[in-house]
Amino acid sequence: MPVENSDNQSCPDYSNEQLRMISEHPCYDPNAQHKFGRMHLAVAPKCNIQCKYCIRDYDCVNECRPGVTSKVLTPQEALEKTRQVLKDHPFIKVIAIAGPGDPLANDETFETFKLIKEEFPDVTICMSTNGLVLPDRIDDMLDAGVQTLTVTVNAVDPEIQRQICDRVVYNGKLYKGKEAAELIINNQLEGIKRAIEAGIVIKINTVLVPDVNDDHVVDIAKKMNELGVFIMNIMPLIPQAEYAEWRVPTNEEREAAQASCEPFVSQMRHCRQCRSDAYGLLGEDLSQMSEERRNMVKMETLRKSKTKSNKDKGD
Ligand code: CLF
Ligand code: SF4
Repeated sequence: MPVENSDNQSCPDYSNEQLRMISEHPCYDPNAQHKFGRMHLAVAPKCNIQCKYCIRDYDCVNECRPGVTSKVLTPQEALEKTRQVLKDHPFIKVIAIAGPGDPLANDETFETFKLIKEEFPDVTICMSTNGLVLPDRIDDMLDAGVQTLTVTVNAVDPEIQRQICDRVVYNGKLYKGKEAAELIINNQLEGIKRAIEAGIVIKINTVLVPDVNDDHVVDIAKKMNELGVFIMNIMPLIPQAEYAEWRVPTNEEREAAQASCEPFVSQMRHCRQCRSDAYGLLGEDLSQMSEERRNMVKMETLRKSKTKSNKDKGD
């Protein structure tokens, strides 16, 4: 059950193992962002909803910065990439799937995590989702070893949600308008509740859309507080598709939204809106570097690990 902490926030009682995992997760703990990295494996191309700010040619903008679409990997290719990257960059502690579509709409997500967990039992398995099928896939997620999960929650009021997303396909049926908005909100809330009860540590992403959900974010934060969400990441709208002409929130507006939500849920302020194939430190995406620069980072990692091992030996 959620308990109130000294900041007047509800949060579940985290185990020592969960607290260790959080302290090594670059998105969940700002102090971890310069020491520990994450790797995204782009194995999930399909999506089951249509956000009005999304162009499907790009990565899922609920979690990732749109760019050239990430190359989709098979689960076996993802395992091979993980082997190579973890060998060269052992500071990467989190392996995640964040697109390019919705990870829960792709069975390859679960196949990939199972392969990774068998070979690398110590990494943290992370995922992001729009949450539409979250209640249905909790058991699959637990089997696949998911420990940290991001759900994009843009509204808890269907009238606001339908302005951001009003088409979903659920169990093979298309839902539109308010009915679609209600379905996704109900499934997100039910899914988050059950995921927390199952021991998964939850972060939510909220895309701040000026004049649509900016006055509503505090209601989202209050609801997330009741559920026991660990952290909230308010991201600026990236204007695309039906929102191509929309105004981007100013920094001041985003900071005001974060400040209004902070009393209810801790705020993440260091998100880099990374790509669905990003890896490395949050501020140093190795997927976007030249081979030469990558090699320099690799040599530097090797040098640091040798220095540390010599210190440990007392040299
Ligand atoms: Fe990836 Fe997201 Fe896991 Fe982090 S990202 S699935 S919680 S490991 Fe992090 Fe990147 Fe921001 Fe996401 S900086 S876009 S919040
Ligand atoms: Fe696009 Fe992501 Fe929304 Fe799917 S969940 S429509 S991929 S932004």
